[in-house]
Formats: sequence, C-alpha cells, structure tokens
Amino acid sequence: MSIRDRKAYVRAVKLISTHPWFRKDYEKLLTIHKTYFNQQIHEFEYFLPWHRWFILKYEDLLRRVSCRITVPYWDFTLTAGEPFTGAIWNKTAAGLGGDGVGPPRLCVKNGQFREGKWFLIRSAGGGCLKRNFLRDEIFPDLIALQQFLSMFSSADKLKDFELMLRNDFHNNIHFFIGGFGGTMSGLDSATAPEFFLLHAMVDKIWADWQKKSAKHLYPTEFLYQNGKMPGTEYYSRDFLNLSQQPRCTAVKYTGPDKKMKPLVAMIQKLSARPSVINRIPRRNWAHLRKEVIDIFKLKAVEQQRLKVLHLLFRPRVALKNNALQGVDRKLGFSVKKVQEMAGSGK
Ligand SMILES: [Cu+2]
Repeated sequence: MSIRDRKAYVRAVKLISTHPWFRKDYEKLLTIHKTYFNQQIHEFEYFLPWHRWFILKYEDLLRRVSCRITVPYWDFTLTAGEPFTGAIWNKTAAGLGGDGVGPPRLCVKNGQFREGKWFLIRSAGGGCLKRNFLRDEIFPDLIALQQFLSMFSSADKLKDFELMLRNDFHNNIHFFIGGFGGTMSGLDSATAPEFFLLHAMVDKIWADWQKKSAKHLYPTEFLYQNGKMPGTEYYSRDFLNLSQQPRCTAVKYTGPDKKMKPLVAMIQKLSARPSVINRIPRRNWAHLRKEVIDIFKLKAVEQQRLKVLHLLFRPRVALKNNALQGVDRKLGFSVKKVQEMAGSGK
C-alpha cells in the first residue's frame, strides 16, 4: 500500500470517528460489536459472515468521506518475526501509531490516535486508545498460513479451518496487540482503529479458502442457517460470496505483493508435504492462551480440538528468533532454508 493511500485511509478513519457528520453513525455501528460480543458473533455460527458484514458497514461509512477508500488488510504473516515493527504501527500520518505507555494507563501517546487528540466511543467510556503489545508472543508466519490453508483444504474441513482461523489468526492476535488491559483485548476492541485491518486479514484468509470450490464458497452450515445474524437484517448466506454482497457490492483482495510471490509460491508447494515443511526451523506459533479463552469464551470442546490440531503444526526444529538476521528475522524463518527444501524435492 502506498504512503499516499495509507495517509488517505488514516485521514478518513479520523474523519468518521471525530466529525459531527459521521460521529453518531460511527458510534452506533461500533457499539453493535460490543452488544453482541458474547452472543454468537465469536462462535462458529456467525463469526466469519458477521465480521464480513461489519467490515462492509464500516467501509460504507468511510466511503462517505471518499468513494475510493476500502479497508486494507494487515498481513501480519509478512512481519511475523517482528510484528510490531510493521508499517501499520507507524507514528506518522501514514500509520495507526505505536504501543501504549505504561502500565498502569497504557494510553497511546504518539501518532494520529494519541491521547488527548482522539477518543474511544462513548459506549467504551471515551478516554484514550490503549495498547500493550506482547512482544514475546509468536504470530503465525508465511509458512504457517500456507500450511494452514493446505492442511484444511478440503471443504468438509470447514469446522477445523474456522476454529483455527478464529483462534490462532484472530483471537490470539487481538490479545497480542491489546495485551493485559489494552483496547484490543476486550469488549471495546472494535473501537480500536487496528481492529478492522486485522479483521480484513481474517476475511481475506477465509476468502482464499473459499476460492477452492463452490462447496467452499457456499458451505451448507452457513447456507441454510435460519436466524438472521445478530444485530443485522441479513443472513449468513448474504455474505458468503465476496463479489456478490448486498446492494451489488463486490470486494476483491489483492496480494501477495509482487516481490513476495516467488517465495509464497515455493512455500505453497512445500505446504502439501507437512513432514518436509515442519523441518524448517521456526517458532511454534499455534497455541492456546488462557487469557484468550476467557476473553472469547472458547468452549471446552473447541479447546480440546485445538490442542489436537496444534500438534499438526509443530515445527520439528524450534528456533529462537534472534538467531536470524535481516529479512529472515522479519519473516521468522530462513528463506535460504525454504529454497533448499524446495530444491531438494525431498
Ligand atoms: Cu469481533
């Protein structure tokens, strides 16, 4: 994303969240997430389609500022080794600002959303945006994502796919950003500007999985749901096809970046062979956190299932991140090692 586009996005977010023209609609929309937080929108039934609806509604607001604006996705896999150095956390007008200061208060004191200049919505109690980056936590990397997509590539794996997407690519990340006491770690998370960039990433991963077949696109579990999605006038099925959303809205995610394409392609190929890819020294990214279970009220059966699934992704050789340098350090694994594995054909 160009600096210019980043700046335009941040400017639009600031406008809808502060200008009296938008403020009321903005508050109303974001409060819905809090109202239904523990009523199925973070469970299998509605998690994916509901948040797709939510992103679209937010985008509708942004488009009242400029019709060219869409919500970008934060591809945290590209900086999984050093997640808090990514451009998203830039303190200039092209980013969302950095970590909070503290404890105890944890207020963000730099960038466009800093304390005193920008406030959370009223239902969140107003006040400052709080962040408490958990810098030692392990984000899923590029290999993790490709292996994940490959492992659950069959349409009948929807349940496992959704569960791990929800927990490891979403619940955990919320907590890694918000930490103990930050805005992203609680009921008011939707009022943090980074919320939508994370959710767009989750939605993109789902969209990539959906591309595999018509059965992936329209799973019976979502297609024949009776009730409307909480707080909306829509059914899950209205949001299954990205290019045919209500009111003739089509969404298309771009990427991966041109310069990343060869590496992604290589990893994609290797991902079909877990025994090979798990030999690349990496950090163990798939995990279940007690705090995260509590925040999102993860069910006991889901916890059990996740423990089993996580074993499939455990790297055989554990790596300390500081063993890497440069690009490798940022990615969380050695590119040379991937090339070797891909070349050896073992
Ligand atoms: Cu949510």
